[in-house]
This record gives sequence, structure tokens and C-alpha cells, in this order.
Amino acid sequence: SGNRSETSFPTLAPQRAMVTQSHQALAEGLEPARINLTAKAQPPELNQSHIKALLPEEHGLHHVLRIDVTLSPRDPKAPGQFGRPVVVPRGKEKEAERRWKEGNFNVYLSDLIPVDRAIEDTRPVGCAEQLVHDNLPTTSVIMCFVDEVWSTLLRSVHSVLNRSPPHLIKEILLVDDFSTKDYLKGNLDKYMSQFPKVRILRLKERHGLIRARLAGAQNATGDVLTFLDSHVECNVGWLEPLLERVYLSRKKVACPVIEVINDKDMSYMTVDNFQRGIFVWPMNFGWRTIPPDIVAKNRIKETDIIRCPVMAGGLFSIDKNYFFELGTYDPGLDVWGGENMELSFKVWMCGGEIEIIPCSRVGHIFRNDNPYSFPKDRMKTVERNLVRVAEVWLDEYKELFYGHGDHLIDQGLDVGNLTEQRELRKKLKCKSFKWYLENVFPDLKAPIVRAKGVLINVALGKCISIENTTATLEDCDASSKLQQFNYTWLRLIKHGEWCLAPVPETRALRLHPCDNKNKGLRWLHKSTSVFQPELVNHIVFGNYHQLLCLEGNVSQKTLKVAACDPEKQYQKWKFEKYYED
Ligand code: UD2
Ligand code: MN
Repeated sequence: SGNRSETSFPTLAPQRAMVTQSHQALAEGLEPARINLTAKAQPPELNQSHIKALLPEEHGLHHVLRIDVTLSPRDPKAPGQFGRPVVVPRGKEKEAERRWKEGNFNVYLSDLIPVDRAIEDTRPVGCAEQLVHDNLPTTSVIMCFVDEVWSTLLRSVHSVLNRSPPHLIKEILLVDDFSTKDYLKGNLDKYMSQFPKVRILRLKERHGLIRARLAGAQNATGDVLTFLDSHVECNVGWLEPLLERVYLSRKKVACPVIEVINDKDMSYMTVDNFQRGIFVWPMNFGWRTIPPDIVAKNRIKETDIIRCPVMAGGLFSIDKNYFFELGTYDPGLDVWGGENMELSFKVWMCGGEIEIIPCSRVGHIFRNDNPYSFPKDRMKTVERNLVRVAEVWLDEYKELFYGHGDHLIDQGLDVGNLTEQRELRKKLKCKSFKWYLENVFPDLKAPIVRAKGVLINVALGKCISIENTTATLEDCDASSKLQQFNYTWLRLIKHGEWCLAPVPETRALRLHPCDNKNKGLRWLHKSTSVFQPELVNHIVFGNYHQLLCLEGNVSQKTLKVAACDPEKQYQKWKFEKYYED
């Protein structure tokens, strides 16, 4: 989830006017188009005693903390103060360049600017006036790191200490994921000993981010867990709005708006409002702006909470007991990546919610590459994690995941045992992925097949028809059951539970029982392609290198595979309907 570039937003069907009924809509399972993006109403799971707790006369309310000791900084003229951009001094360019790789950002400048610099209060108007409860739960702030840059780690810790109400911070847990750098040992212990709330937990071997977070969670003593990366700057009033949400409902997982600490000049940059966390196939995280017309029509305000299909992963608050009830992260996930998907699906499908809280803002250094090593291949690690997530949570939709990452189908990755995760899903009585799509992420394009209907030969105008287990060419009849096919993401041409495939010896066509793992049943077919324009509409057996194509012979009503020929019209086919773009 590297950068903050947004993806395009498919149009939603007309929205119901007001935002205040969002939870109601979700509870009643109304049609997807009616699900609102923001959350204002009380969630349906609130019972009477919760609602009582909301009454100001029983438990007081106060304005969010506005005191920020860094707003009158020790040294207002220091570089980077107030989040301003910094320029590398003349003559220091080489050094700055050399040090970049220590963290894959401008480490030289990070060392130059104060560890407790002020940043601009980027909250939308109205946030400072918001009320929160006096009796919010306490939190343990958990920051995992491996070989983090010294000044950046310190700045992260100072920003928490300086911009949070002290009584809400039970502790700051720094989880050292087996760093190799010396300064992260003695020096760090010494520096942090000034701050009684900071505890350092040293792992004896590299756990990877995901299991390091679990180690932190197991050692946490606060009511709420707040996870942060180790290169962040928490902004004014960031904490209370997050804890307020968890307080209102323990099943809310609250995320701040993640702003940008520029990797080149270290400036603190705000981001556009109205952004949701989403994913595109094959499960790539991204942010997507809610279109202005939907914002206008629903009168969504900048301070309104935004419900998200998925979270970015790094920064969020979650009730500690709830986190353990959910079975934490799948501990089988390795090192880095995919854990945000896993937790997001788990939260939504098992009764919780994920929200972005616009009044809570935290800066983060987005980097183009991980500055630490992966014990195994990086790509493989992330893919393996995603396969675990897909196999546990996506149900029949996992085919879309596999189908969009062509390389994933045949990889035969050993993803380990999934029994416990699947049992957990059953035990928690979690809803289906179909439910998630309909109720939480209705604007995701998730067609279960790539194409379907009759399969027509372009040159002959005849359709494939099934007789017993053989395939023949007949006059097209869209209403005939014998002519119906599905082209799946796993590249099978399915007729019910039977799959079209050539007989290796004779090259004639026959039906076989379908088997997602059998490579001998896979076909490539595209209705458009920039990469293989010459074979568009061909149905290619196996892979493009073998170049065997499905071909019709009208006089004999037969089908066979033969050497592919882009010129041969008898090799061009069309399904009745395509779902791909
Ligand atoms: C994003 C998330 C990050 C995590 C990640 C993986 C944000 C802003 N960041 O990528 O939190 O969810 O996606 O899906 O949402 N670390 C360890 N041990 C390791 C590897 C990393 O402790 O083996 C630490 C690292 O020092 C850092 C944190 O984990 O503090 C996250 O790693 P990252 O900053 O490289 O991830 P990022 O921001 O690219
Ligand atoms: Mn990060």
C-alpha cells in the first residue's frame, strides 16, 4: 500500500438522500445502492445502557484536547518547523543522497529538523469544537519497528506524547522487531528512560510486522490498542476522536486520516477529504475519493465519519478484547502485507465496522520501497499472505483474486494450514463475502465469471451445443440449456459442472469433469487486448506459447483445436456477454 494516488470511482446508483440512516440501512440489509458512505447515527448494536452512557448529564463531555506544546516551539526558526519543506544545504547534497537508503527517504533532512517540531493543524473546520466523553478508555500505543531511522522514530514518539491527553495513554509500546542497528539498543533505552510511559519490547528473532504487532498486543495493558508505524507524526487532537468511536461501540475500528510526510523535503502535507480505503483486484489497497456529486447530494460534511471497505493497515485503534475475540491477525501471515485485508474482511464480516475519522489526522512517510530486508522473497511473501486471506475469506470470489493475478493460478505456493482460520470464521458466525460485497462495498466490480451465455463462432454464426459429453456446432439458440457456457476467472469453459477440453491425441473437443487445478482444462480468451491483438476472440488452449486454438468446421458440425492462425475466421469466437472491461 505504498502511495496515496487514487483510483477511479465507478458510479454508484442513486443514493438515498440523508446520511443519518446508514447503520439502519446496513442492519436491514437494504439494497447496496442505498448503503451510505458515512456514519452518523448510533449503530444498531448499541443497547440501552450504552445509550445512557451517551447522555452528557451522566458522563461529562468536553472539547477535544487543543493544548499542543509544540505549537509554540522551542526554536520557531528551525528547519522543517510547522511542517514546512526543507532544502538540503549547499554542499550537503552528496551526503543526503548517500543517506537516503538508510530509510528510503531523506534521512539527512529528518536528522536536521527538530524531533518535536510543530506541524500545521490540518483538521477540517469544526473538529476543534467537537465534544468527546470524559471517561474515554485508555490506550496502548503500539509501534513496531525494524531498523527505523533514529530521528524519525523519536519524532513519532514525541508526537504521541505531546499531542495526546496524558491520562489516555496507558503506555507507548515500542516493539523492536530484531533490529540490527546499534543505536536502537543502548541509546534508545537511555533516551526513552526519560519517559516513564514508553516501554521497549525486544523480540529475540525477526517476527515480521504482523507477528510483532501480536507480541505488542499481548503485552499491552490499555483498554484499546492503537497501532502506529514508526515514522509518523500525530497531529493536534488525533487521539480522542479515535477513542470516542471505540467508546461508542467496541466493534468500531477507527482509523485516522493518513497524511503525507514528504519523503524528499520532509514537509507535512494534508490530503483531500472524502477518501475511502478500498481495494481493486487482485486485492491491491488504494484510496478512492467519494465523487463530488455524491458528497453534494448526501450533504456529507468534511467532519463526517467515512466508512471504509478496507483499512490502509498501519494506523488504527481497536478495542483490545474485541481484537482478541476476532482472533487477532491470522498468525500465519508472514512479515508484511495483506494483514490489512484480513483484518478488514474479518471486522466487517463478523459484525464490526471500519471507519476513517476526519478529525483525527496522522502524517506518515510513504516510501517507494521497504528499507529493511525480507527473510524470503518479498513478492512471494505478500502473495502467500494474500492467498491465505483469499482462501479463508473470499468464498467463491477468490477466483477473481486468482484470475486477476495470472501468475497466481499456477504458482502452487505452500500457504500452510488454514484449518484454524476457517474454524474461527465458523465459530464467529461471520457473514459471507457476498454479503460484504452487497452491503459494504457495492461499487466493487466483482463479476463471478468473465463471460457467459452462448458461445458463437464469428465466421459461421453457429453456436457450441452439448450432446451427452460431446460438443457440436448447431444453430444458435440463446434459450437452449445445451448452449450455455461460463468462462471463469480460472479460465475454464464451463457447461454446468462440466468443462470443455481437447482430447490430447485426437484434438477433438469433449466435456470433462471440472477441476480448478487441472491445467489441461484452461483456455485463454479475450474480447479485447492490447497485448495480443492478433489473437483477440480466439480461444487459446493452455498458454499463448503452445498456440492451439479452438476451431469450428461447419460442414461436419465438429470442433477441434488446431494451430492458431490470427487470419482464420473459423477460430474467432464470442460469448453472448462479457463482464470484463
Ligand atoms: C502499509 C502500512 C503498514 C502495514 C503494511 C503492510 C500504513 C501507513 N502503512 O505499508 O502499517 O500495514 O502496509 O501491509 O498504512 N516492520 C517491522 N517488522 C518487519 C517489517 C516492518 O516491525 O518485518 C515495521 C516497520 O518498521 C514499520 C511498520 O512495521 O514501522 C510498517 O512497515 P512499513 O512502514 O514498511 O509499511 P508501509 O507503510 O509501507
Ligand atoms: Mn510505513
